[in-house]
Amino acid sequence: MVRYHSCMSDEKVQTVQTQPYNDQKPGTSGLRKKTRVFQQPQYIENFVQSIFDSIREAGGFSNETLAIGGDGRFFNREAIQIIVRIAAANGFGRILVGRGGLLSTPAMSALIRRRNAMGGILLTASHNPGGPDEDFGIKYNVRNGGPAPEAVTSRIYEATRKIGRFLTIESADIDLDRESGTVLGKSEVQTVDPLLDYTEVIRELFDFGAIRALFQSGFRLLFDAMHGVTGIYARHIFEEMLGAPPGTVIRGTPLEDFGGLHPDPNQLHAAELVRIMSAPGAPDLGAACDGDGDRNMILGRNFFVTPGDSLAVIAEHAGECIPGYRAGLAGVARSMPTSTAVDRVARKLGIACHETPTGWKFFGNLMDAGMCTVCGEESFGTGSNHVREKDGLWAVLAWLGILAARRSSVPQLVREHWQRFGRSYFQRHDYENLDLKAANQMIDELRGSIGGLAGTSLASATVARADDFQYHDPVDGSISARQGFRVILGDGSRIVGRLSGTGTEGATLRLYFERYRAGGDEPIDDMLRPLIDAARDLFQLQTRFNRSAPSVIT
Ligand code: VG1
Ligand code: CO
Repeated sequence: MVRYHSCMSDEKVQTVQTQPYNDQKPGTSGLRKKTRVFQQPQYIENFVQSIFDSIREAGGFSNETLAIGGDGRFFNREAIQIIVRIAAANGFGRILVGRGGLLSTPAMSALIRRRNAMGGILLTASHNPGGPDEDFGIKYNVRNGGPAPEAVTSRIYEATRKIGRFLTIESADIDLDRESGTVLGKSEVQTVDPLLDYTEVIRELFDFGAIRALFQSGFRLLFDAMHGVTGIYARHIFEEMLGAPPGTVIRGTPLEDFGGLHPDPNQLHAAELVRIMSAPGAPDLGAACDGDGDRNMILGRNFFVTPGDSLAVIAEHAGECIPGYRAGLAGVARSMPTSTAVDRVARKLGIACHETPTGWKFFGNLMDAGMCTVCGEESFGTGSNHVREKDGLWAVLAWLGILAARRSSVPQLVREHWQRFGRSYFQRHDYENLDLKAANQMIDELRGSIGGLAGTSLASATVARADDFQYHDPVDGSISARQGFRVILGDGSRIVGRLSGTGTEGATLRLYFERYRAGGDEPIDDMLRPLIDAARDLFQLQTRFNRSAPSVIT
């Protein structure tokens, strides 16, 4: 039961003068900066007021619900108190805040959808580290539960450029730690259980009985929450609901600094999990999620599943193994740099495969239009139309569901997939902290010359097609240009290059390599070497940046 205490009599809406900051342009996934940037006077206030100024509809906000929560990183709680006051001053009828200030990104999506909220504000910089000298971020999600599309984020940016005032309310902090309610101005503010709505959505999709039986038969999962927000969800779902033994979830307590590490689920940052999974007596399935719970890494015993293969295997088996997809998949989608493994599954299933720019916001339209059921990105993101965000725990549950139905092992499932469909050998190489000016210049120059590569020879093959990817949204007709260079060779191999839109320091160049072969057992380095060498020349990494090796390979 939610109890309300009456509002304090001196609460009143205040209009505070402010001046624009010129750096509040949302990137691939919201506004992401150093924490200290967000701690500047009125920085959050400006951005959040700009969100409200750009989404306000004719009737105002009095009948609308806004959800707020974050991944628990440093400054999360302070930011929430500021945002609650601004939201109340702007007149939202109802404001829902995750208990403890916590909500994973997929749980936010579920909450918005189940409570008919107008939108949600998420405080997270995802897999970037947290702390006073690290990163912070704000994402805005719209009515369908998905990230704000580009039309909305550009309106928000426009608003931040001309903002002159924000609204707030003078009041005591709300109680974040108990499920309770209060009235602030004209808004009902409720602190809600961050697990409830998400768990309900998930429970409808999977056969919990079958997964429980799998654990009872001795199957072992090791889940690394990396001290991000997923720990609370994973303990509840795996250990409490599905009967996995205590200790299944490691690093399960959300920490403000993620224990000093990057909450990034790849083989570099989840090194301990990788070590356990390659040692004798390893569990059957290893998995990790990022800070805000939307990314996932899947490991078998001594076996790394690339995100592209994970997406393809899930798409291949979902219809038969997971009750929520028994009717079959309406279509699948992947971001442009993601390997084409899922395309081959789609062809076999006789369904469409859509290729979108990087960033989850492009999948939402396809899902709302019933054109896509399962989708994913090479950056450890997988998900389905149960919400409008990528969902790390969903991916782990999908693997559990498939393994429970097939009674097979992770490596066996992937190898069988390669036998049936062939294999996309895939790697991503990140060059971090490049000089921003030099990086932009490189992009400008390549934009001019990339088309001319078609027909030339590269990595001992002929370039079939080379362009700067442009996406034409089949649902709303919008066009997103300049989404990354792709060089496609005659044998289907690809080199893709683009600048990151989520970094907070300098520029990050991401290079993606893919080579398709019918057999699955070639050494990946040999397979990709010619493409990697060709890309080094094409992007002139040595002369432009004096770099001979990437900062991270995933
Ligand atoms: C990266 C990934 C992209 C992902 C985005 C947000 O973007 O490449 O696939 O959607 O992060 O994920 P970029 O522009 O840096 O390449 V998350 O979990 O950081 O919200
Ligand atoms: Co994330």
